[in-house]
Amino acid sequence: MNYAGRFNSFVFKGQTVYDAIDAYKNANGITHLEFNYPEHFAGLDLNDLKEHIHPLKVNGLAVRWRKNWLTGNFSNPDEDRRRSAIDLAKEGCDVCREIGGSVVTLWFENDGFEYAFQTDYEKCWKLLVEGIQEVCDYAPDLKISIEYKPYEEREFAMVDSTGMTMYLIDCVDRPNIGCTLDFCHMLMKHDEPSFGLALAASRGRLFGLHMNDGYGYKDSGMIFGSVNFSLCAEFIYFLERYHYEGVVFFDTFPIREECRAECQANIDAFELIKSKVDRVGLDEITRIVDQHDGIAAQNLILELLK
Ligand SMILES: [Mn+2]
Repeated sequence: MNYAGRFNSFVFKGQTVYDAIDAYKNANGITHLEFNYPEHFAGLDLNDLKEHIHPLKVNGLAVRWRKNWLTGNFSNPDEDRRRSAIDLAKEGCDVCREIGGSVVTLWFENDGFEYAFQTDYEKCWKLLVEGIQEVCDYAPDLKISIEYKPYEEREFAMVDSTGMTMYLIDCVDRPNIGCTLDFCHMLMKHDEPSFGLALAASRGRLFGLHMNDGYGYKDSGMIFGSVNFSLCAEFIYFLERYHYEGVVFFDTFPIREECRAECQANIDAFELIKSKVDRVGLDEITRIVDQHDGIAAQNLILELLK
């Protein structure tokens, strides 16, 4: 598998992007880097960075608008603010390409609402779609990948579920639009993670993964496989069934854990659960899935635990 870790696991503890890259070079399994734009590029020389990356590869970057666009990114009612949000995403595309990446992830943290009578929904949806179309057309050589999250930062996010993400992809209607699925975000929405995976992957729109685990009521960012073994194993089975060849990025939050060990724990968990799926085999799991039988499914879970 292709694996990437989260820079902010290091940066939020006072270490630099270069410290994190050095740690990833020494990790057992990390192959790719995944940046946030612009925050991880502050003060960095791109040529210097490119030299430092080798022999790792770059998956891409996620655009971070943060608090400068509190009233909306692409649906901001202020046209100048909205324009600057789109421009930031376009700049992100340029930087992604420059450092050898291929996926630009867009999580619309500020496109949402709290109050009744706060939003003209049809108008805002149109602004969101048109903004994404503009970014897709600006960088047709890159994958533009939508990451949904049901709530946080807003009470309601406009792109809040797998279904809404697939609808958005239809509305945007560009060859380079797809999605990144975050396991915790899916649990927060009570979206069955593998259902979303199947919907996106079967249409060739699964561009990225944010793997982690949690209890579902918030973005827990816990180590992959720590809470929901069966859902994680099912997810890996469907990744293999759809021949996912992208990067597995671990979007986890080691606030109290040592960040190198925590990154390795994610890789080790993914590899171990994958080995259990492979031991039983895709054909045998598919035979059980096709039965639509709860007891057979539970017996498969017990078999995987062995
Ligand atoms: Mn994420």
